[in-house]
Amino acid sequence: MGPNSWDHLFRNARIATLAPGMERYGLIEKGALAVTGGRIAWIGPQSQLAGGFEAARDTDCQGALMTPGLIDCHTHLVWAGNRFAEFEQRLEGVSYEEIARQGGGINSTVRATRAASEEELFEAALGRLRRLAASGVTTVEIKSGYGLETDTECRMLRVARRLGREEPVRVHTSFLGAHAVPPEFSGRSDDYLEWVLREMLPTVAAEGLADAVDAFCEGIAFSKAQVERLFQAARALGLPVKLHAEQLSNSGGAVLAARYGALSADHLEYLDEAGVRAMAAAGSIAVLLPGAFYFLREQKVPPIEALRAHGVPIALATDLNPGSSPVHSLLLILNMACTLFRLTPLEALVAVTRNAAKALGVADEVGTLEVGKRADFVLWDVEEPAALAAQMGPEPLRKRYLGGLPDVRPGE
Ligand code: DI6
Ligand code: FE
Repeated sequence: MGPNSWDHLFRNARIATLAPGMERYGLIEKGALAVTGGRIAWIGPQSQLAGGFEAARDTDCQGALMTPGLIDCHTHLVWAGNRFAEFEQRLEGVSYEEIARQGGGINSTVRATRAASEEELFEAALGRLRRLAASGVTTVEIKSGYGLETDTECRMLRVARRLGREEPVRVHTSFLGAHAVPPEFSGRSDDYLEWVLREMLPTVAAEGLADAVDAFCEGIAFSKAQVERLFQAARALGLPVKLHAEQLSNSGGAVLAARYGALSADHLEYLDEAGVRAMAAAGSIAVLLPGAFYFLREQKVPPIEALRAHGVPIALATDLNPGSSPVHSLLLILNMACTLFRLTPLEALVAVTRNAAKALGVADEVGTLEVGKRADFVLWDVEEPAALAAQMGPEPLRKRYLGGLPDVRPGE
């Protein structure tokens, strides 16, 4: 094949490349994108297409908006059971932290998840993943953390890996054994952490089930000192780290995460100036989760101005989970980020593409539409990019493409 012999040419699209350093959305009016071997081989205004190319397939996008496939870089989408009774309890005045202290919260999902078979977990997670995909997601991160013992943590991660093999979505996994202290270790969090370090993490790593290691650093979960020991173990195994930090209080987790070169620190409502500076220096991404902010009726907004001023890249994710963010649409998260955190629609779209790719350590592969990257993109039935963030409810997805191949469901 010559240099201008392509597998598939998409023309007549309004392309938001979101490439860095470009004006606004990196918009190309009447754009074309060529795919070869699953990667972007050419992109630009179709007026520059001149002759001299061959394409095995040719698709007229009929003026649709094309963006990079969306990336949901923080989810807990494998779980069993539900927490609707806790939703009612909270409306009757019991706080999220109080429910956790009474043995509900994360531990109630742990009980249901431990009791579920691998097949049951897979089926439940598959439905959630397809919903996320319907909001334009082509790459998703999935955490363990509802097993809190070796078998169930591994089962959750195997389900996540299988979703990545069987569904047209790229899956990244994180081991979140340090999510909560399980009931059998109640009041003995150091002993539990010891077990995580000695048995769970080595098993997960040996089976190649985790791409990163995460933890929940919070009064109701693990201290900075405990998280540091976990990060040291992760480092020894060559696994990158990330952290649930400053969600309900400031525990200094973001500074610690930055010291370990974390890919990201997530939540960050209570992040202070020292945390922002540390993240900027380390190049860690700030992953904001407005779904949890909204659902828990948090009052404290993350320090957006400081993050902007120090140039910390902001990513957004659903945090999809049964207790604090039962949000199955990444588009709804764009709207929440603009409405609740005052992000601009441009910042919000960059946050679920380019910056979310950085938060997963895959910015060379996905997140923008540039030559050489994987041809993961979405065609939308909207005229302008801001429509993706402005609307609540409509899911204007026309088609999702992974490596240049359309996501076709049986029967279509
Ligand atoms: N913070 C969260 O918002 C989720 N995990 C975490 O560490 C909540 C998980 C849950 O409530 O089930
Ligand atoms: Fe989370």
